[in-house]
Amino acid sequence: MSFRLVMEGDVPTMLGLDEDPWAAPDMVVLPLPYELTTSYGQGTADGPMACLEASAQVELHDVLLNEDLPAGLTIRTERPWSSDAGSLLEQLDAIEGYVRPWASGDVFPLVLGGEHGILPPVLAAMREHATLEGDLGRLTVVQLDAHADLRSDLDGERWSHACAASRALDLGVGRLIQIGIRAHSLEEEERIRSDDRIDTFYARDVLSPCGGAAHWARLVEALRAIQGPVHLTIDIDGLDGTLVPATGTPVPGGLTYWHAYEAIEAVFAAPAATVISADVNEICRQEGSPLTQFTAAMLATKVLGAHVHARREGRWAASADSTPGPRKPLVCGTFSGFR
Ligand SMILES: [Mn+2]
Repeated sequence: MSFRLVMEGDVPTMLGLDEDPWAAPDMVVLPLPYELTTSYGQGTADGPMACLEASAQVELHDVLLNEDLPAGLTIRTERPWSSDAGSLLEQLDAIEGYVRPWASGDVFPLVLGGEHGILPPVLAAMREHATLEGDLGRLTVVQLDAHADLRSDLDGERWSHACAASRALDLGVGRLIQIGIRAHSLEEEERIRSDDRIDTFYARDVLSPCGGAAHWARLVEALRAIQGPVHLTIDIDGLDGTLVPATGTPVPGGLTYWHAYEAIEAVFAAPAATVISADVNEICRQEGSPLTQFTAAMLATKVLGAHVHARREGRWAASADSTPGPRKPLVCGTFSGFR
C-alpha cells in the first residue's frame, strides 16, 4: 500500500499520481463537469472532481496487467472543462472543442462526466480519430446504463441526457450495444426493435435469477465479436442503485460491480476491436460516504488498466507525433449547426 497526497487547492490528479506536465501523455483524463439537462437529481457538475479525489484511494494494482498503474506509461489529468457559452448548443460545441485535441489517435482519452448529454459532443470530437476518417458509421458505441437514452426528446429538449443515445445515432454511429437497461419508455422499446443498429441486453435478462448467466454469456460473446473502433460510455447508473446512490437517477435492479468490470474487460479484449475512447458519466459527489465517487473511480481505473493491457496485446496503434504540453481547445461547430 502506497500513500498518495492530494494537495489542497490543486486539481486532483487521476489516482493521485505525480504528473509531469511536459511528458507526452499516453492516456488523458478529461474532467467534464457539464450539467444542463439532468431531470431528477442534481450534482453531476461536481462529480468529476469527487471522482478524481476518490481515485487517490484506488489500488494501483491491476490484476489483468499484473502490474501497478500507470505501468510505465504516462497519464495526464487535464484542467476541467469550462465554458461561458450562452446557449446549450454552443456549450455542446465547446465540449466538442475540449475533447477534439485528444482525438487524433496518439492518446487514449477518458472523459469523466458530467451528465450523459456529453456523449454526442464527445463522439463528434472523436470523428477525427485516424481509424474513423470522419465517419462515425465505423464506430461501435458500447453503453452501460439503466436507461436506454433513446427518447426523441425529453420535455421538448432534444439534447437531454435522456436522448444521448438517440443523438449519437443521429450523428451516424454505426452500431450501439446497450447493457443493463431497465428503465425505458414504449417509444424507446420500439426504437430498439426497429433500428437494427441497436443491440440491447436488458438488466432483467442478464440478471435473471434463472437464465441470467446464459444471457450474460451471450453478451460477453457479442462484445468479443465487435470489429473496428469502439467508444465505451459508462453511465454509472447502469450499476445497481445501492452502489451509486448519489448518481442523478439511481435505479434498483442494476449491474453488480463485477458485471461492469467483466463487460469492460470483454470489450477491451475483443480481438478485432480497438477501444479508442471512453467516458464515465453521471457521477455525483455522495455526502457522508464516498461510495458513489469511489465506485466511479474504480471503474475509471479499470478502463485505464484494460487500455494498457490492450496496448500490450497490440490493439492500439499509437502514432509517434504526440506533442507534449497542454493543448488549446479547438473551435468546433457541429452543434450550433443544428436547428
Ligand atoms: Mn444515460
